[in-house]
Amino acid sequence: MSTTAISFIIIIFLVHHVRSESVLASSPEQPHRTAFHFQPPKNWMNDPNGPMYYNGVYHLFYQENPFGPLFSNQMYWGHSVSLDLINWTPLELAIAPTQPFDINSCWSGSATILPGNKPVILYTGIDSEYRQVQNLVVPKNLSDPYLREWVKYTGNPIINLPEGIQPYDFRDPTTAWLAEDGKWRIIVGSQKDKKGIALLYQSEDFVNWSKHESPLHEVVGTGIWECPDFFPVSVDSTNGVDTSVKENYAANARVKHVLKVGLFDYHKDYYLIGNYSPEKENYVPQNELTLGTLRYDYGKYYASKSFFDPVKNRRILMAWVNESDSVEDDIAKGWSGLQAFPRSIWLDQNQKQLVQWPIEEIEMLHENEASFQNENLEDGSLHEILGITAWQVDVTISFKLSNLEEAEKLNPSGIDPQLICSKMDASKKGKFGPFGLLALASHDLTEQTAVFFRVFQNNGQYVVLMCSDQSRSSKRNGLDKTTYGAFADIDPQQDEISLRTLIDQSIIESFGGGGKTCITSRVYPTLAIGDDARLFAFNNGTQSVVISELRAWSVKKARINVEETIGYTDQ
Ligand code: DQQ
Repeated sequence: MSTTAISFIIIIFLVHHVRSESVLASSPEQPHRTAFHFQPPKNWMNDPNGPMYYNGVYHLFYQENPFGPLFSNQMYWGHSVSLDLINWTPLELAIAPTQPFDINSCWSGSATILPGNKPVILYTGIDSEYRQVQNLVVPKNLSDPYLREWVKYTGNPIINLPEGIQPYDFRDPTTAWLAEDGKWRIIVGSQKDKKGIALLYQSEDFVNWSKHESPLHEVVGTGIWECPDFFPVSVDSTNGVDTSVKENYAANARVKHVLKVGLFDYHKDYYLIGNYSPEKENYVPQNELTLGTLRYDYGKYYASKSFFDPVKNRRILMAWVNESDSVEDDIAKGWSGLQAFPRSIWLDQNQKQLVQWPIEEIEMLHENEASFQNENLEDGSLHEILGITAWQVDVTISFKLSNLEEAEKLNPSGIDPQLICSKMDASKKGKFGPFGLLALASHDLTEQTAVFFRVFQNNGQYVVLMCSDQSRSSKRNGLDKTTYGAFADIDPQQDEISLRTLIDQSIIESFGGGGKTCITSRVYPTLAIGDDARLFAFNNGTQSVVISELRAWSVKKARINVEETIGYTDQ
């Protein structure tokens, strides 16, 4: 038997009794705990850290306060492993604040697989003087299939706070990339006088790093950049590209490079697409970083990090989705924070934006399909989607529009789409729209989250607005019910307007136009819980629209961070 087969069997049969704490599960007392989104057994979680695939196992580390449901000034790295990115087994904490170079917290960082198949992690430590510094950890035992123990390099910190940077403005090293000159590069998020900066470091041995004279990129007025991510995307395929393959950095490489930065001042992830040359050591983005430009997600979605998955040749994106309830609620729940469902991410054919789509493994959890075609939705129509668990569902709907010349006029330039969505919420009648889905709706519809579109025209072109209206999502007060919105690059004359939505008790992730515009929201219904939640397609515009196709599946509960055998997939 091959060693791969043996290690696979070991992976399947090893039982791990890890942290012996109780696990919170969705229940009448925990109605907002999710079923197929990643969360720790309990307590606070924020950023995804160091996601990677290594020797048959996916690893996800995450920012964790292991002692309570709130952010703490002593942050740790939680660690879980998975064979399928759906079911996760919790392991021991991977990195804890124990040394002078990280005694005040182990903050975010990234994994890199070095030549010879050796994973390493760089993370930010807050040192005994409250300075942010960059540290290296390596697995204690490479033959442990789960890489449970991580050893801190004795020469830490490997990168000290650079001159001229404030002690609290230097964090979140990226996955490293290796260019043809044999030098590794990373960027680290920073700022100077409100100018957001991606500081660039180079190294030949991964231990000695020197700061390059100019940063990879910087933008005045954007504040500190957190959790930067820098990776190649193919210009002619939806396949992912490994961050560290030298050919990606050759002059004729068929890639562009994405620089993603988290703007701390806004808690939003923005990205740039551009050309990167390691010889000139410069990055020339084709779009500008302004508040109205490209974001991964126009709802609640932050501190994201991507990794290359060699198993399926794809790039996968993970991100933290914070709560929208209060500190008191988090204390009562005993937990806070979700990871968004993993998304495949690639460059759109137009090369102007990225496209995101839930990873195909979600199909493992599908059951009870409901579907219909060619249903006309007149003004005021509601069509209930029956035969599925409306509180745990994956639904795709496509709308066909005709008589588009009737669309209302709207010049989108200089307009904040989120503002239009909140002024013209789902109750305000238009011509084309609002039409879409009513998620987590109560029987009397007093609770509902409307994810919908409006279509306008402007000088012979069409403008598609996508909104997620949380204003009626819960009868409770004291929640953040911001209505989110964004324009979607869809031409309704050419294409149907499609929406895919993942609903999981208190999270609604929506993908408009095949994943061109994404909006994630957190909601806390009081009535639309479990069996009492309903799902509808609706049209509240005066023009009728046709649902050309709807397909919906109940989504089974995944085994997420319960103490189980890794590899357990039987539902
Ligand atoms: N979260 C970490 C930092 C990072 C921030 C601390 C982003 O490393 O900048 O938990 O959410």
